[in-house]
Amino acid sequence: MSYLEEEIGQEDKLIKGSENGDFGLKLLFLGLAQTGKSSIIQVIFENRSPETTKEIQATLGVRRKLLEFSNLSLNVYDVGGQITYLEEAFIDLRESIFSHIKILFFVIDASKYHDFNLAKSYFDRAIKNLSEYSPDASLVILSHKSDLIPKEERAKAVEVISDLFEIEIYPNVEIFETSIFEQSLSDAIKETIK
Ligand SMILES: Nc1nc2c(ncn2[C@@H]2O[C@H](COP(=O)(O)OP(=O)(O)OP(=O)(O)O)[C@@H](O)[C@H]2O)c(=O)[nH]1
Ligand SMILES: [Mg+2]
Repeated sequence: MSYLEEEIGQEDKLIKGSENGDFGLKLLFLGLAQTGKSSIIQVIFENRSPETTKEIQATLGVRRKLLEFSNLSLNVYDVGGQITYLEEAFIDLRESIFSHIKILFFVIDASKYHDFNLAKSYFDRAIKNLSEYSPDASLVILSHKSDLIPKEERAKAVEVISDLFEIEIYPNVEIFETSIFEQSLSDAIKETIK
C-alpha cells in the first residue's frame, strides 16, 4: 500500500509547517468563519448529510484531508475562518498552504452582505499569494448558503460579489451560487474538478 493510500480516509491532520510530497490534486478552502467550508467538504467528498452539518465544530487551525472523488485523489486544505487562523495561514503557513494549489474555493455566506468587504480583503490576499506560489491555480468563488436568501435575490448576490471582487479582471475566476441543501453545490464542484 502506498503512503497516499494509507493516509486516505484517515483522521484529518493539523497542518503546522511545511508539507512536502505529492498527495494528489490540492484544493484550498478559504473564507470567513461559519461560511460553510467544512460542511461543503464533508457533504460533497465524505457523503455527510446536509442536515447533520449543524453539529460540525469550528475548524481550529488548518486541517488537511486526503480524500477520493470521482477516481481522483484529493489533498483538501480547510482553513479555519476565525481571524487568528486566517492570519496564521497568510503569515506563518503561507508557503505550505499556497504552494501547488490546483483550485482555490473561496466561500462566502451570501446572506451576510455586511461581511463581503472583509471577505474581499482576504480574497485579495489569497490572489496575491497564489500569483506567487501557484500562478496556474483556478479560483472558484462560492456564493454559498443561497437557500437563506429569496430565490429572486440570489442572482443579485452573485452580481454584487462579482462586482466587489472584480472578477472580470481575472481570467481564471468563476463564481457559483450554492447551498448544501440543493443540487447546485454538487453541480458546481463537479464542473470545477475535472
Ligand atoms: N443554511 C445553510 N447553512 C449552511 C450551509 N452550509 C453550511 N451551513 C451551516 O453553516 C454552519 C457553519 O458551517 P461550517 O461548515 O462549520 O463553516 P466553516 O466555514 O467551516 O466555519 P469555520 O471552521 O469556523 O471557518 C453550520 O451550522 C452549517 O450547518 C448552507 O448551504 N445553507
Ligand atoms: Mg470549518
